[in-house]
Amino acid sequence: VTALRTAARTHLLLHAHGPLTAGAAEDSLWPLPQSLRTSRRQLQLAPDRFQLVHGAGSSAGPGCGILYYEYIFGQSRWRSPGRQWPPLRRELSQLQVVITAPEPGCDSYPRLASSEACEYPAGSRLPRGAVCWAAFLVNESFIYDFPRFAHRGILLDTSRHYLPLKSILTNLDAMAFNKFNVLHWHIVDDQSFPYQSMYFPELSNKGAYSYNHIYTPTDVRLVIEYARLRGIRVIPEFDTPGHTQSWGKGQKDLLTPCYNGEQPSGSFGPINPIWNSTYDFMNKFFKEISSVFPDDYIHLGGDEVSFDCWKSNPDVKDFMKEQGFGIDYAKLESYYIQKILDIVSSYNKGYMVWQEVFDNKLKPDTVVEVWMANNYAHELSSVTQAGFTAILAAPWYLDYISYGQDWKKYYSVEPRNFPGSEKQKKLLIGGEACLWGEFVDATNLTPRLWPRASAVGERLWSSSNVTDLQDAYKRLSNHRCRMLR
Ligand code: CP6
Repeated sequence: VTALRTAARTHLLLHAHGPLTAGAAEDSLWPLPQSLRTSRRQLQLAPDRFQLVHGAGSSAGPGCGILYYEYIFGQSRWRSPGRQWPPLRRELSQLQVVITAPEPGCDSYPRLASSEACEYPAGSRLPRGAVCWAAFLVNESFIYDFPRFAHRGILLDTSRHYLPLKSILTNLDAMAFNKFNVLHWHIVDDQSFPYQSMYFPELSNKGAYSYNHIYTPTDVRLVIEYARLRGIRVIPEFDTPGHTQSWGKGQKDLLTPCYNGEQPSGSFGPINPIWNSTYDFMNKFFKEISSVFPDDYIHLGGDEVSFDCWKSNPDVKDFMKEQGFGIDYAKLESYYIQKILDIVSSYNKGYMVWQEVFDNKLKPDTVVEVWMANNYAHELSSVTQAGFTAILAAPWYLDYISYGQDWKKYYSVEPRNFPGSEKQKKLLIGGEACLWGEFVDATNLTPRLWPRASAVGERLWSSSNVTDLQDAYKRLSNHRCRMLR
């Protein structure tokens, strides 16, 4: 909810019934709603009487909590016992929320196809600002809002550095404040394997940074539920066949042994694509992942596969010959990916992949994530030309920092600005702000992501004509203060 609250300032008591000193509501809305009408008519809210309720005809079930209250009033100090709120002029005592989605609504998980449209009908008002301890004032407002893109993601990387649960949950709050709806959880990679598998506990026993630097099944459930309550999907990424060094520690014979001439060198390369045991393992592993993560999609990675180790291994060379792949190691890569895609499909999951994978036979509902910065417009064009759904990450690598206000650079990206037909443009369903973890841990996660990621949030939510940098600067500054509170 785009509810606003400025810091309560006791000395403004005298202004309780006078003119507001806070800025206009339009000065701090973020991301800007699709349609907004505010009036001058002001109403007052008493925190101990004000209620957020499900309105008549709402499809919301008992699992549908309303989180707005704390967002508007802050923590419980407003409900201190014994305090009597004076009678207020023109008091607004209730905000009704009517969930109109035909889907089962709040007891289920959010999905790509979920409607996120909402309306604050006549009679509902958005809080405008607190001018004193005695009254929160709101301007009567009418809002109709919906997102421009259905997929609005943040990528967190918990492999390069472990992120404690608390950091992930805090980030989910920040995401909710910015209407992001996908946590792309890049949970494991070369450096560590913090995901605790029930079928293969050795993966994290050996592959995590320590026995404490893991996500237990309970941790994972908590992240998923905390996200669900905020309308956020959790899409885990298990990136293979590259980026898998940590998998090798707890699972023997999974990675390709690299050779130095005739001799194994002792180091390992990508997942070994030539053995049946590899696919037996992956089958069991993704069976577990499919049941642990309720989202319709799993991200399967597939990026940056180096062929050097495969090329050095004589067994792989023999396999290439048998299969008729010649010396085209891209064919071997496709062979592997195809088998993984089939495994994951057999568990009724859709998949997301990085852009390198898109020349394989993919299910039509596959989401291809474009990450390479050079000529990403061209890549979007080819991916959608081939009929695939795409999401854009390339211009939004937030771990990549530079001096000054780089939010403007992120904000000024127009995702649909690539060569293609209207039909192709529709296949671009959103984007992700990526925070790769090489230089990020719990100590700098929040300030590195926010409010810079807010720029991406508005680009993906608001109308394409919301591009004024000065207007955005003013609103973003206020939004930042609100996030700090
Ligand atoms: N890790 C993984 C990474 C990156 C990718 N995959 C990456 C590559 C280049 C840049 C930033 C991040 N760190 N698993 C590519 C999708 Cl500039």
